[in-house]
Amino acid sequence: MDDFKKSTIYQIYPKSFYDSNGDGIGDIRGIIEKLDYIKSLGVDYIWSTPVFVSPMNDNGYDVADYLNINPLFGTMSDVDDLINEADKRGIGVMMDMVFNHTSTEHEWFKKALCGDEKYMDYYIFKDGSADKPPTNWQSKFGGSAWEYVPKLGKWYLHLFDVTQADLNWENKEVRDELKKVIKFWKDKGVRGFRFDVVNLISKPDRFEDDSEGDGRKFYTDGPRVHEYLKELVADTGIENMVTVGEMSSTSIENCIRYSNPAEKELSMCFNFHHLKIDYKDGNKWEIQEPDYMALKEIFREWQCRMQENDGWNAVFWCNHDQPRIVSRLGSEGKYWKESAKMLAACIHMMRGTPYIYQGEEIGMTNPHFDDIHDYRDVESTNYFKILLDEGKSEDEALEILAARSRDNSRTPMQWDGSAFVGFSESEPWIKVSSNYGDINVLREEGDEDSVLNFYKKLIKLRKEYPAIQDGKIEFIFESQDKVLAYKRIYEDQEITVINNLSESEVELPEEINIQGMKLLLSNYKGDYSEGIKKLRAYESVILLNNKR
Ligand code: TEU
Ligand code: CA
Repeated sequence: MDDFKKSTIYQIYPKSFYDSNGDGIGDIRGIIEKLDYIKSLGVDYIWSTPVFVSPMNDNGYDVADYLNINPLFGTMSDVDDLINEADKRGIGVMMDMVFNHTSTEHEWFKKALCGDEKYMDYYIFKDGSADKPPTNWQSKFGGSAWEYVPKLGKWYLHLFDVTQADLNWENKEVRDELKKVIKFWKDKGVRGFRFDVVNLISKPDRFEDDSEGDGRKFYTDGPRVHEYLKELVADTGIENMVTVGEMSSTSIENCIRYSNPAEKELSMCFNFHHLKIDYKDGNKWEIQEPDYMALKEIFREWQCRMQENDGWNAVFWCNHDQPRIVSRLGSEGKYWKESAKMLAACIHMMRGTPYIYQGEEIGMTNPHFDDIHDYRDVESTNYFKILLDEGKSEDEALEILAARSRDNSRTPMQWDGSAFVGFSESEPWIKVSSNYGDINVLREEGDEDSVLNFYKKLIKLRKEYPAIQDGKIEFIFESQDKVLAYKRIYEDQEITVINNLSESEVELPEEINIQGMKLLLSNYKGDYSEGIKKLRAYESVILLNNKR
């Protein structure tokens, strides 16, 4: 069986993880210094977001050189040490491949700007007059997705920041260049890859306006995306490595093909549908109360249909683009601990490979910045202006950012209760979250009942029980919007997982008789020997029935 089925993966955002040289910016030696902590979690892989040469306009997702390390983060020998030291601890390193676009500082783009035909065809340049972009497509960071280059009399496509020019995957030379990058890091000993927005790489033959949307329907899960992924994987020999694709606005049908072993594309996919249940009309910048029935429906569909078609999900709540889940769907107050644990249990017992984003395992919350100058993220500072242009007041715009900004998950990792949270000896590049005194690794490591130790137990359960690794999933109590419950069944092993998604007590439609069952884990003390009829606030219970 593929080991990723019993594995848990830890995502690191190096800039905010641990600063080893006192410049207030996290770095690679910082990750090395924390490998024993990472090992203590029980995780099997670490995924590091990009550390390559970059002007850092999008914190490294604007790559100027895929084969060299950004001095801000360290050196190539630091990466070699990280890979070796992690390997000594049985942990594989996964690198982040940003292949939909490069930085406009990349030598390829610089040559293109000089009118070099070969390199212009590495990107998507279109003729046109300065007053009319080729299409009405919008960048995901706001504004037009096209930038005009007067000296060339042409426009280039950038689905993200203007300094992130989309690559032309129709050009075989581009695909071969990127295969060299994969081989380079594979030969370096990395054990897996995360592919950034890889379902956007195949653009249409004809570029036309989008009469109703922002253009994503023309390039999301595009016409040749599966062909290109198969080619990339086959030509670099990574089919047996752990690979995960970040699939923006994707579909189940495509994710089944991306992750079904018979297709020889990727091991698994990130989809984001469950993280849009509080987007009003699908708009990230319009807030609504979370729609829990929609959440349950999305989980049921993605879990069951991927199961029926031998696809595989990456299961996660958090990453470096999403707000902290305990602030979003849990409680920062009275039930902070119970809700953080419940949310973890919800996804860690599901069918798929769980991902933990740094700080999630200690229940870190959004920082609630109240000053635009506290924000660093290009998407957030862009949308602050856009929201004001749309007529929002500064306070309204700041309220939306406080809930939606990607900086919510980019504050320094809270190692201890000291001023710079044990992250650095000097002032960090972004403000720390004010609750570091209560929420930090040092405090939680010593507390058996902490969120941190609850995560360690979840990770251990997946290693011990085939039903969690590879069991069939069946959802139960589907009619109750605030109860997310399911069974995992493997041969004669059955595990029942019951979660109350809300702060209020809920009555179960039928009592769960736990005769003959064993309590594996719960976020409340007690033995449940009386059976389970009601669930307390954010209550989570995991039961084993071995002789079903
Ligand atoms: O994110 C892709 C992506 O879709 C995100 O932009 C996401 O939709 C958005 O942030 C949610 O608001 C990937 C990386 O994870 C992100 O950090 C990069 O900025 C982006 O690609 C471009 O490389
Ligand atoms: Ca540093």
